[in-house]
Amino acid sequence: MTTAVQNFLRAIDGPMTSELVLRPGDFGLGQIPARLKPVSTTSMICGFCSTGCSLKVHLDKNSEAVNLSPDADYPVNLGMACPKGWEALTPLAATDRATAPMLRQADGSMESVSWDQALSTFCDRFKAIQTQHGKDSVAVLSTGQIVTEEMALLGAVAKFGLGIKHLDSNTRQCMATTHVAYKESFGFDAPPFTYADFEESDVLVFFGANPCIAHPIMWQRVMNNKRKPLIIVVDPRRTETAMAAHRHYAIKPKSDLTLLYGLANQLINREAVDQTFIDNHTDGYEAFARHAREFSSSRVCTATGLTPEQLDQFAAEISDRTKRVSLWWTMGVNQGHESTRTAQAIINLSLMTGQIGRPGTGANSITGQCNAMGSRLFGNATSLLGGYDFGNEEHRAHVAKILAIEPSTIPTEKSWAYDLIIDGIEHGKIRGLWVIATDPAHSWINQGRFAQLREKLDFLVVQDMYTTTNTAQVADLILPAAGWGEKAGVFINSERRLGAVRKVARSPGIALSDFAIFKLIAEYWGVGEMFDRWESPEDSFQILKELSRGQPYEFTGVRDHTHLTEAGGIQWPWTETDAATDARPDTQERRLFADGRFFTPRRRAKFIFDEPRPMPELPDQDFPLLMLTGRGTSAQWHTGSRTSKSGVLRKLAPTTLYVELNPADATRLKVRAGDKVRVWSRRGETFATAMLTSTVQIGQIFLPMHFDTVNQLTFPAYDPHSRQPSYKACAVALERAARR
Ligand SMILES: Nc1nc2c(c(=O)[nH]1)N[C@H]1C(S)=C(S)[C@@H](COP(=O)(O)OP(=O)(O)OC[C@H]3O[C@@H](n4cnc5c(=O)[nH]c(N)nc54)[C@H](O)[C@@H]3O)O[C@H]1N2
Ligand SMILES: Nc1nc2c(c(=O)[nH]1)N[C@H]1C(S)=C(S)[C@@H](COP(=O)(O)OP(=O)(O)OC[C@H]3O[C@@H](n4cnc5c(=O)[nH]c(N)nc54)[C@H](O)[C@@H]3O)O[C@H]1N2
Ligand code: SF4
Ligand SMILES: [Mo]
Repeated sequence: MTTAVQNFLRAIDGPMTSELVLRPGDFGLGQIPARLKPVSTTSMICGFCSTGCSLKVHLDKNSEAVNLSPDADYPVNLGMACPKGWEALTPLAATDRATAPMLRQADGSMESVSWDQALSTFCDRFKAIQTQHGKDSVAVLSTGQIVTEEMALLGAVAKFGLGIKHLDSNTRQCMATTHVAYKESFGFDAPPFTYADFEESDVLVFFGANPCIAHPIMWQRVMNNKRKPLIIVVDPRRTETAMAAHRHYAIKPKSDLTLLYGLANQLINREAVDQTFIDNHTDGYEAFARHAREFSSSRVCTATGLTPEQLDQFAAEISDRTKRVSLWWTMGVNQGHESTRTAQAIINLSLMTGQIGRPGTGANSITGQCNAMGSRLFGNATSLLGGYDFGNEEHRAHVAKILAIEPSTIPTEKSWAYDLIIDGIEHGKIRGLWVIATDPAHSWINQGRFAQLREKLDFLVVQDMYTTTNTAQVADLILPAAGWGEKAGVFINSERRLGAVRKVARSPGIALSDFAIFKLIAEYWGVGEMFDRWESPEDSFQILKELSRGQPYEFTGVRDHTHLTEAGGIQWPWTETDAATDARPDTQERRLFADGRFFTPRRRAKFIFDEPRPMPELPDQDFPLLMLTGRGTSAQWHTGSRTSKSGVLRKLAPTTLYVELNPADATRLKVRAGDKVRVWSRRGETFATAMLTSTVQIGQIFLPMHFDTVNQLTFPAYDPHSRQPSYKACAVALERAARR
């Protein structure tokens, strides 16, 4: 880091914060024009991943951002940030920002139009579709990346105001499994942990998670652990995280469920079970134990590819009851054809050993997007706004009262899930679609089919920061949205911590915050009065507090956005009573279930299990390889709509699609490193550069999901309980296309 930059930071920020940390170099800090003199600093939560790091944004005399540095005083990141965080301001200035509404013309071209024309067209077209084909013929696909107040307002406006029946979001691609698994097992979607658990654990097991890449600052918290922890990774690939771990179990893809039941059986054999905890705090153990008994070592080893010694060692290392054992999972589990039961099999291990509710323990799902947790509570998709039930008349009346609307405006059934909305388009049931802050034409599974469906939509609206996303390019109307840093609101991170973001930059042209767009749509639709109470994100936060009252996630003890910034974020639950009576500071890290009381009616956690099922599309003679997908580098975020706009981040990541291929397969296929190869499945094909590496097993390949052709290959299978797509397993073939 240059001295000038260091001096600059010292002047505005006390001692250098980033010296504590990861040393990402001079990201974004090198080029501060002399005329931009920061005069003040504010802090806000990063808008990429669910870690929820706090960033100090340094402001000029107009209160506009000049630059940023990680916040040393924040309990989450302790002065650290990953490359995306350091570069968070850069994508705001990209040249492809949507600066005005754009409407497709009769000749197919896109023209800038006024907000008045855009909003009138939005209402006219969608109303006409609803009149002709029924209210439920217009649907919404939303996101885990806007602030909670926007999410809640969208859900309310779309469903209660516009009469839209089907609304789902990209959280389905990501956290639906966790949501259902926790809800069934614990009685509520309640990740129990706090990040301190990374530091307080003796044994950490990561199932299908690559935090070195996907949650780098959580991984730094693991590195802060002073207890010399044992780190175990279960992943078919030898990922960056697996390389850094003590043990790596490279199981066959999608054999996790069998492995987990096998481990349960081993724990029973080893008498490592906490019978007191089971008796006092759980239901269904006896039946589960009988089920686990069926998973002999030989059965498990055949299914997973582990040796009996490996299985034995794994079981031994998680069965020591004097140790604190924590189990963590991410998309390697959530994206699978039997993902809900797999997540619950992880939960079962924690329950049967009583490893929950204490420091360094827990069955802990790591969340994906910055506000996936907000969307799980306030998305208004499967659950009624605020974690209520659409089918329950009392719940509808309660929510209606808080929102000051007619209960009859609230639908009595939950929405269709994402895949059913897509089916609905195919069958002509859904004719209008409004897409907000997600890019289904890149990220949805089996994307070739999605492309064909465009023709079936009478009107497609995309509300995004950029005009160039794959979905925006085929839209009829683009609504230009302000992004992170250009608006205020609250995110909820993986450990249930509410944190505030604020406006530190002007949105370009006449782009508006999503909040403002939703308000305007309600006005133009003629239902504006219903949402008078939602004056600003700050006011709306008070509505969310009311919705939270009496719920497991209650946060009525949080005053407002300012309180969140002052306190360094606050984890739910934090009730008015806690705030008034609790001697602990609001900022203290808190975990759930310390009292062993869960959220089911009997206040007991449930053991839930099922028979494992084979993977829907197995490799065969024609398609002999199994394709895995996931995150490529810490510098790339999903479709790259934001991260590809930073020169620094572009330098840190490959710019074209590559495929990780085992050298043994490469030899067989006569492929050399750097060759262009064709990869194809029954559904589509793509071309990629061969990267030979034994991090993938023989017979498997890995493609990063950041490139838009990858989902042309994926197989559309879903978990039956969560309807989350199984993105990480399909059969493909590969051949050399051209020599390097
Ligand atoms: N840099 C960066 N960080 C991100 C994101 C990003 O795009 N870029 N996205 C964020 C989001 S929304 C999410 S959801 C998270 C995702 O975070 P992660 O889930 O950690 O990331 P992935 O790479 O999708 O998947 C994790 C691992 O699952 C493994 N896997 C595949 N199949 C199986 C299987 O059958 N069993 C097991 N045990 N493992 C399997 C893959 O090999 C992969 O290494 O990351 C968040 N953080
Ligand atoms: N093959 C494969 N596919 C996958 C996955 C995988 O592992 N493998 N992972 C899945 C997962 S876990 C996820 S989460 C999805 C992610 O997939 P997407 O949601 O499609 O990806 P993003 O790039 O995050 O898209 C977010 C969009 O919102 C826009 N945006 C950002 N902020 C704002 C805002 O404040 N307002 C508005 N209006 N727009 C904004 C961005 O410009 C961007 O276009 O991909 C899924 N797809
Ligand atoms: S780890 Fe996540 S929240 Fe933290 S700086 Fe990186 S992207 Fe932002
Ligand atoms: Mo995700």
